[in-house]
Amino acid sequence: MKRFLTPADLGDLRKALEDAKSVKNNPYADQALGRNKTLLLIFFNSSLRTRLSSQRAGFNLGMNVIVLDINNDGWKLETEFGVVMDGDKPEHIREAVPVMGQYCDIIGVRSFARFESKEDDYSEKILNQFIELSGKPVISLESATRHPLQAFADLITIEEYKTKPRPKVVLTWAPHPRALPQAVPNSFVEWMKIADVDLVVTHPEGYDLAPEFMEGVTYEPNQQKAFEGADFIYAKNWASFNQYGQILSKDRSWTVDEAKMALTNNAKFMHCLPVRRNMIVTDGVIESPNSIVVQEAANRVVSAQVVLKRMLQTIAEAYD
Ligand code: SN0
Repeated sequence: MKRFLTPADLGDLRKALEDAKSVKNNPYADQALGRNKTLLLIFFNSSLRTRLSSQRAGFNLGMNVIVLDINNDGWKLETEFGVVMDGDKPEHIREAVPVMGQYCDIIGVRSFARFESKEDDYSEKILNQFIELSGKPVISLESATRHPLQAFADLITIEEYKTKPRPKVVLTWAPHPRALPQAVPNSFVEWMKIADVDLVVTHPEGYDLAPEFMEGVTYEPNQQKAFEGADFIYAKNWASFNQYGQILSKDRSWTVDEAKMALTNNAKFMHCLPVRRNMIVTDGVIESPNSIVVQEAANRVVSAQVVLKRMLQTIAEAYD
């Protein structure tokens, strides 16, 4: 595997879920695979789970791990082409990325949507520089349009907690004080569409995801109706795609609360975290026994480890 951005990069999803089980049951089985291999994690944005779980996954595989918070510890990077670099950015991404590639065997990068331009974000301007110029396998640690390690961990979690072969999974928009990227909901629907689940998406008017993600998805405008009979409630805020990056609503009648959870089939509550309490979800719901947000976060190690293991296998095969 040379890159990890979409579920297609994993191939057969059933097989990937089997790999996840075996990694979880036996996390140190492949220590030899990562020996003397270096994982470099580059962060353009904040992180708690992604940083720690990716490090832990690398250690479990016997790898060395280097983390760089590029905004605070590196040179500020110029990402525009053809500019006269007489401002505050001393280094160009076109030198920085191939240099980073010299110091590692696998590279992970976090670069959120910047909301300056829909075209720049949806063409994955930053992530694609790493794919094009690093010369190394690249893992998205949440790029402008996707968060695949999160969605894979979400699927692993749903597999673990489901009580029927094809559970009803509801992705609900919820209010937030800031404009957040579409990466998490984009990946969530992208993965759930091809999983053994019935996916329903509910959000206020104007919050449709990009057409390529919404295509084939069941949309229910009425949140309470969407919740009826649900086995999993997955809450997330995102900013508008059509009115790109805009906040169209902060309507707290969309907050996930106990009354709405009572409409479900005793649904489990999920969120990628960090979560704003009493905006996205009430204290009561997130602290209830049905909340599996911590177990979901724990599976971030598993999803990262499956991906790293596959990349290490590809590297090993190249030397056979
Ligand atoms: C990010 C997002 O894409 O929504 C990362 C989620 C894994 N979330 C935030 O930036 C939340 C920041 C906030 O102010 O609550």
